[in-house]
Amino acid sequence: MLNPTHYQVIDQIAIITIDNPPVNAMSFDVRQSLSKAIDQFNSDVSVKAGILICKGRTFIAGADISEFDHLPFKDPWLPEIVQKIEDANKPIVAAIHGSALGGGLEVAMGCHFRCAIESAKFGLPEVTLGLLPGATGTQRLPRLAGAKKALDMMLSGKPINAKDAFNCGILDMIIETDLQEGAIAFVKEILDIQTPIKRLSQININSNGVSTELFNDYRNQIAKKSRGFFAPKQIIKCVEAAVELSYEDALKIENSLFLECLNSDHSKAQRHLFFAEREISNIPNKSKDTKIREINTFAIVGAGTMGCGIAMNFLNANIPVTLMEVSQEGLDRGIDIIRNNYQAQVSKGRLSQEQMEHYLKLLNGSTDYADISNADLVIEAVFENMTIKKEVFQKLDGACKPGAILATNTSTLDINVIANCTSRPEDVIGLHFFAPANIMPLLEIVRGDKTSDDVIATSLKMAKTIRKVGVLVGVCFGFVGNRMFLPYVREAEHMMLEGVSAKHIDQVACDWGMAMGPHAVTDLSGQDVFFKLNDEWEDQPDDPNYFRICKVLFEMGRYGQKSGRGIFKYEGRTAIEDPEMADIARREADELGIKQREISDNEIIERMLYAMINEGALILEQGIALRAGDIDVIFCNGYGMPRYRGGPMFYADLIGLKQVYETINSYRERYGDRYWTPAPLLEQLVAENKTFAEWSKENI
Ligand code: T1G
Repeated sequence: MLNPTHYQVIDQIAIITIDNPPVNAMSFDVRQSLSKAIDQFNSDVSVKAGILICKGRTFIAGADISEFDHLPFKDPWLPEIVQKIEDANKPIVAAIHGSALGGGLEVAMGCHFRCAIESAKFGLPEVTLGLLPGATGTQRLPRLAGAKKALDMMLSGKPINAKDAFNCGILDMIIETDLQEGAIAFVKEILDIQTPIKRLSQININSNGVSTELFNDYRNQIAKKSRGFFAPKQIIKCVEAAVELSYEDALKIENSLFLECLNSDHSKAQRHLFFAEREISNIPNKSKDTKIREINTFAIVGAGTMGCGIAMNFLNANIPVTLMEVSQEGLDRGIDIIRNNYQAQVSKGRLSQEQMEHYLKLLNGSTDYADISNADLVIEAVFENMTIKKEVFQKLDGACKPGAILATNTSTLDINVIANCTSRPEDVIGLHFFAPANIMPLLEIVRGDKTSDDVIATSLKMAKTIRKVGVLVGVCFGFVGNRMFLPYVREAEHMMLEGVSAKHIDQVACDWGMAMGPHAVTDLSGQDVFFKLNDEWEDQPDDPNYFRICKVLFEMGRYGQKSGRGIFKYEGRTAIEDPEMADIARREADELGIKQREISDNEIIERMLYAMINEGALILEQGIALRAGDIDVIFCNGYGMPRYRGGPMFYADLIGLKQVYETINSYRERYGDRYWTPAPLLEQLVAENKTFAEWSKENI
């Protein structure tokens, strides 16, 4: 769109309108045309003031993120536009609806005043992209809202509402009527009473309450909340500069730190995830207008921890839920789980009592399948046993209305076997939630061989409704996430047999960025869970070394946190290294003839990650995942992989597939073909000098 900025005059007021769907991102065309419009405004003697407003669903939602991979920026770059607006020779008012985010809020802060409708949002989310506000935002926002509010907004990346924006000084007026009309009236009032123009670059920061301690407090805060992330530290430096230096000198610091962030691997990873998380809904060969089935009523069969967590997602989206159990006692227990989960949120101030009561009013209970005959979507969340699941699906097949979607929450069992025990396999799909189901954002949507397109499309839309990150995957043992997590844990266990302590292996994983080490994870989920998971696997490797520690601990009743001892000992939830564990590992190693040896930290992290990556390559070539980015989204939303790593496949592309391939071959020489034969796709991409991302683009 070559001229996305329009200029018109109403009552001696210039209305400058940006029209660049879908979110009015500040692309080069917008910057160039807006710059020309400001020139026209400055030279237009017929106007006394101006309004900057946007068409479509939102005010400017930021710089054009897709431009960041094609540096250098084409002039005029955004800070220049912001300054040009501020230097205008007549007042300019930003009129905001939707979200003024990132560069959008920075442009609005270049304006002399800001008004908005009540539903508008304001934020500087650059930190979620591994960036900092690079168009003077780190300098203007502290001048407008104070250093503390500015740090809170920039470090969280979370938007605030219009009322909050008005109270902290970002917003000068909330418009109750039509935005443009209200903005015109506001401009006339400014002109009538000759409100002095406020140019933020020319005012000093109110330094009340600003001290070295404040910045150190924030540094301590991000050391925990944003462990390992690069950008948050740079944001704090920019605000410190805003307080200590002149606007011009501090701006130089913002610009240089912005470029440092922009060129960092962290930001490349986080920007990759921004687009990958939007790409997951694009299903090849599925027309965008595939009919969606209406989901107004929902039932869940199985009121255990998972079933109740799943139910809460729908209650939170104001969808009535019928919770089914075989006994009244089981049902009562389930309803208590839900009530207690909500009560815990109320106690922490995350939910009001009224909201809790509202959600509980949407919850019904039953022990009779007839009561869910009218449900639009039923999710089965009973015990992970094929016989039990087949019984449940046969009952659902008989009880539920035609067109109801029948979903299973299984984490490993074959959806096709379950689907084929009903008369309607085309209505059956897997919805694999991750514990705790009402908190973890990831949802694996598992399509069976016969699952119909509209059931897939409905499930993807439903995922958005309940604010889940829904990724479509195919049927295999463990689908995508667990199938790739098993090799990761397999290597972590094997290195224990080779003499590396569980504590050190976990530390190396956490230093790389994982939220928890592999052994802390298996202790949290339960050694019994992992034992049964592997036990269910028909093609489990016929290898006495395979998950040996897990099997021994299971036989000893050392299940992990739930039993007070697993790989670690537990005092409450605190893991303590258990010296007995090393003896167990050494004993098992002797029995297996495994030599103990020194293993470098580099090998520790490589063995775990490359085993995962190699499995990911197999998953891609088998079509179980559609794209490498989908796998990355799964691991950064369900397995505690840090967003600044971008996911396993992005990380492999970043390292270079040739290096990954050669390293895997070096482990093949030491440990044999069973686990370390490079995936054919990996071998092919190395030969073709391609990345997983390039392959994905070509094969969608
Ligand atoms: N640039 C390019 N494309 C964008 C975009 C952006 N800023 N924001 C959204 N899109 C695309 C998105 O990829 C999708 O494309 C479509 O618009 C709809 O988005 C210098 C450096 C505004 C709240 O981080 O938070 O300014 O998939 O599905 O759910 O300091 O989009 O349809 O092809 O998300 O209604 C800072 C990012 C940038 C805001 C709307 N700004 N966007 O949510 O729609 S960095 C942001 C959002 C910056 C300056 C710095 C959301 C939204 P497609 P969507 P939505």
